[in-house]
Amino acid sequence: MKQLNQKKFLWGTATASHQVESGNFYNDWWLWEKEGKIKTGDSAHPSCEHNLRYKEDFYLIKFLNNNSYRFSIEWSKIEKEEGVFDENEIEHYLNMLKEMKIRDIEPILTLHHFTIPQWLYHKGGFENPEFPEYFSKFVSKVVPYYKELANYWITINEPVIVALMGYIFGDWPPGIKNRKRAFSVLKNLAFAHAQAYDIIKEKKKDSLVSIAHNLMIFKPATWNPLDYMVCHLLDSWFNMAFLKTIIEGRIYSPIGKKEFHPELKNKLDYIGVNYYTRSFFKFGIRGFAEYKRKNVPRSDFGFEIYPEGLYEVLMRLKPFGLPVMITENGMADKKDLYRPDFLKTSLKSVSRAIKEGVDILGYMHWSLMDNFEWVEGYSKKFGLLETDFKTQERKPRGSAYLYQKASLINPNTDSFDF
Ligand code: GCO
Repeated sequence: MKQLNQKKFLWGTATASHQVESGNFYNDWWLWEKEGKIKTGDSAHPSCEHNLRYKEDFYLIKFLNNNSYRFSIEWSKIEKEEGVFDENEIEHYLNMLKEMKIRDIEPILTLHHFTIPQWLYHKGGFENPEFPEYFSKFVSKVVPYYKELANYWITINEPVIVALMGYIFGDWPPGIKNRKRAFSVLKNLAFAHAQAYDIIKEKKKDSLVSIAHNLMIFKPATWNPLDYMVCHLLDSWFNMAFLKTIIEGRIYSPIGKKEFHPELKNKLDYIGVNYYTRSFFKFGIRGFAEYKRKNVPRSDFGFEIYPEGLYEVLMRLKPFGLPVMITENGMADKKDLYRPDFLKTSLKSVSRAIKEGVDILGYMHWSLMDNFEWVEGYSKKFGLLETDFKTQERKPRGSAYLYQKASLINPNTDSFDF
């Protein structure tokens, strides 16, 4: 197992540039919005103006007793035109990192969180066989500026979701519904991650690099063995294939046919995991279908509230023998009715997994404040802080005070006495 210079448990929250910044006019999601694809008609501009108010937001991060913060930099602002890098934008994120340093906030820097520059989108985006090279040029440009201030890196946020939402369900850009094209996107993302991993490690060898990987719990709707088979397949496709590809170097189905590529092997220093919910599935004549159980508590998003699942997911990752960071965990809950208990049970899951031998680096709650939830606009409220998008005021919800208390505990040494 790779040794980590891990001294403290990282308590933080997570955000993403397009979801919290103003002025994101240069990426594919801005085009998607102009095509009327945001269900609520909301615009991602100006959102929370985090790019203008980050000092105030860092003050609130310290108010939460957090010692860490996961955020993403916006490729499309830095490289508005192919090969032309905007030094002011690069410096903007450098200033953010400097402010975090003086406030003792450990950054977890995400290089790619769903959005790509419009010039790349018009060249086929994630499907372009040169996508890994385009991403590598961007990574090679920015890492030297940030490497002394960032130790933890996330190359790509949720590569499987990029392929699923943009190329299978078609709800996200570019709105394709074609499995074959989705799998070729995933292959490109695996090589893009691996190349970015090598660049970061070459620039600063003790950097710790991962992806933020969305893991879902799949449960059979009945005792029918076919339902179990469906869930096993979904787990291997959605949860395991991409992870195993960038650990073992073999391109696992459905992305590939287990062909070996040495450049993909051992490209994770820790596993970043985003966990939200579980779903029930059953076998059907057309393959499989989700089975929406009745009379179970659900978030405002309609996801089943199942924080115990975080323990199951963490134990699922234990055999990989790598440290784990919870890079996202949270729920849409405008009234903060369920979030307090969700948070307590989620953190107890972390504690239990640590006691059972999982090396957990930290916990990043999604999210610091209400923000632009992709095609849902501002209708889904994930923030510990409520955002007033007219006044830009951030107001702590009840859960914020719970998280403030929890963040004073080191789960490696103490248990939560909620
Ligand atoms: C994701 C993304 C976030 C979401 C969050 C709530 O997992 O889709 O990382 O951008 O906003 O998960 O849905």
